[in-house]
Amino acid sequence: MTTTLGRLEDLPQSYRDELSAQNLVPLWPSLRAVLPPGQPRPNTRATHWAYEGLRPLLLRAGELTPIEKAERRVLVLANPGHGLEKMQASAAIYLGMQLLLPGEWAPSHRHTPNAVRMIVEGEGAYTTVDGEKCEMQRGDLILTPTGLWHEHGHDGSAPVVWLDVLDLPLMYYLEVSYHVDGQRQAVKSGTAEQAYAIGGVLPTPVFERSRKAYPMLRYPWANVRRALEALATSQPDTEAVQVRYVNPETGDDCQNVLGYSALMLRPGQTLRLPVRSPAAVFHLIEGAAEARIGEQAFALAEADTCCAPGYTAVTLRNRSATQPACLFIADETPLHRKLGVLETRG
Ligand code: 1HN
Repeated sequence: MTTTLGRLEDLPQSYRDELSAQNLVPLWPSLRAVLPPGQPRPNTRATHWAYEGLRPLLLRAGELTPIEKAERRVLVLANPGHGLEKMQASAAIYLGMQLLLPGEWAPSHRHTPNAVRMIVEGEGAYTTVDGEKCEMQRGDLILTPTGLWHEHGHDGSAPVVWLDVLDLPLMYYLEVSYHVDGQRQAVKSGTAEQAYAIGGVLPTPVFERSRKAYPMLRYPWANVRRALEALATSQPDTEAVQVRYVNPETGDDCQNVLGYSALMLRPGQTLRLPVRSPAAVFHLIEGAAEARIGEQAFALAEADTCCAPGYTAVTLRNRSATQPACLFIADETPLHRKLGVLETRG
């Protein structure tokens, strides 16, 4: 049984003043709030950001604010449960939609938060990460791990938009968030995505294997979609057609804090996800889906994004009876695993 604890108001004001004067605080009035019974009380709220509503506002930002005045022209997908000014989607996840117009260049920098980009629309843009020029095509996932230089350019003719996912809220909370400006990077030849294009075999130089912590930076959607299709076809009994973005040298999560995966819902499929501790983000790459998060249901159109707090039932449904639906998922699983708090509750 959980007993009711004393309140702050139960204490004489003079005593409370004496405590404050010495930077002291009684625990018991706040104990239940910081340690609620049974399960956490997340601030993160189930939230849906429709691309149809967001897109015109992002394009307007392109007219209102030149890239030189923005450095990164982004509208942040902020969770009202944390307060919009906190710029958080969940406790550890930041989301933003970034716009780059033809001919623009977002200068090189590096920072402590880890980032990834999921390309939403447009052709002809690229991001150079650690000297590797990564083309941006719809559905591609491009990593910008902690500490690596990165800059964005655009040689195409139409606006390019992508979804940025960062562990910025966590890094900021830990007071380790900072950036360093840099020079335009020299581009190296070759890409890791070519070296790791075929599953099951690794490039093996005569002398030593890659010791890079982040050997692969771009995961082309064409390859990931092919993997999902192959899984759906070859394993018809598999309930969840899902692949994880991993470090191809180790098989570990591709980044340290947030985990990334792609999931294909078969035509007409309804998939009930296990109730798990990490908060999660769902972004629809293609098709039409519904995300039921706790009591709320969101109809997702292409390029829509929603987020779910941890410890919450999530059911995904394909709204089409004829076409698959493909989702990009970002969640806090690697972080929870490292902290020893990862839980699944059936
Ligand atoms: C950043 O560096 C980028 O490089 C995008 O494109 C979004 C949000 C917060 C902090 C750094 C980028 C960011 C960011």
